Amino acid sequence: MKMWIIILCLSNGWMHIASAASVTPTPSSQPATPTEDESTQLVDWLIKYGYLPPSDPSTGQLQAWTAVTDAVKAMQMFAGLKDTGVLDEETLALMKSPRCSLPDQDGPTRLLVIQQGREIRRKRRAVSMWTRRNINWRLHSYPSSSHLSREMIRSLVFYALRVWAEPTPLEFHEVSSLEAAHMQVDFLQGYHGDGYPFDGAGGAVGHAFLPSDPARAGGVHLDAEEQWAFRQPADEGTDLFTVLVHEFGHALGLAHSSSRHSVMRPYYQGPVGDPLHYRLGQQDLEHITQLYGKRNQLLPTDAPRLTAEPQLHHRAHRHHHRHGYNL
Ligand SMILES: [Ca+2]
Ligand SMILES: [Zn+2]
Ligand SMILES: [Zn+2]
Repeated sequence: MKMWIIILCLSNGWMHIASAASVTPTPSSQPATPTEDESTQLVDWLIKYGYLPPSDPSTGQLQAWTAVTDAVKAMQMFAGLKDTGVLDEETLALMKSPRCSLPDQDGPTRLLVIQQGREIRRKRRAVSMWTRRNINWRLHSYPSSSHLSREMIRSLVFYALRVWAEPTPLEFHEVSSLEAAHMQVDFLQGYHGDGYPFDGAGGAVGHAFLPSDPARAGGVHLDAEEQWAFRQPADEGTDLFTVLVHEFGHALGLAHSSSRHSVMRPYYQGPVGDPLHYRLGQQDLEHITQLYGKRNQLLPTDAPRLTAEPQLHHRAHRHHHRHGYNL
């Protein structure tokens, strides 16, 4: 048996693992007596987001010591932090911040590469995109309790899709039936049958399935128990528009980005901007137009305004329903 295998479920905490596995001493200001739960949480987090392979059932909770440190380094690199392998406050804060449920990495490929001490680009994912340009969407369920009205939520879905439609030839149409919908937005609670359980306020805020997913393509799931917000200060609730733009990015085929300026960064870090004025950053723009091409003409400008004007209609939608979008 290799000597570097340790049992992480012993009394090691997040900090202990980090300081033991690195030459850099852990600052004394950090918690000194981490719990067993915390070490399990660290490993679970790294597995969940693709930085560590799942534990081998034949060896129980065994994980390689070096693999955990390397996984922390890979997480730090992807997040744009210094890849020290040490769980400093910045790293921990990011690990505890709300985020998308989808993994950042496909598997442990990158980890192995780092262990070998050289930097090789991990394999590109298979291209995942819709072959159609007209995509029907449906808003199927709502948060359990939210101060946002259903009409408001629907408007935010419209504006989040518009972000992706604006630079591309994509057209989105609202429909009411499941059969007609290519994309469906649901607010769900706890375990809901797809392996990405929600966890109440904070933690996982949403996920969506790529167009290449054979059974679940177009599914956009949001945690019904988040305190969803719109035009609130950054520390009050989770900005629904921001999360919708991110999840629709996945639903259209984009993976997570390590760029701090990308809306596809996995961590939720406050509102991206107002739905009326938000535009994709350079990298997101490049990625979406690589998949779908560029729009030749401007989008029709009869989108709803963010005023109290009632019952505005959008041309692309008026055949499907009677209500407009008011923000
Ligand atoms: Ca949550
Ligand atoms: Zn995501
Ligand atoms: Zn789900």
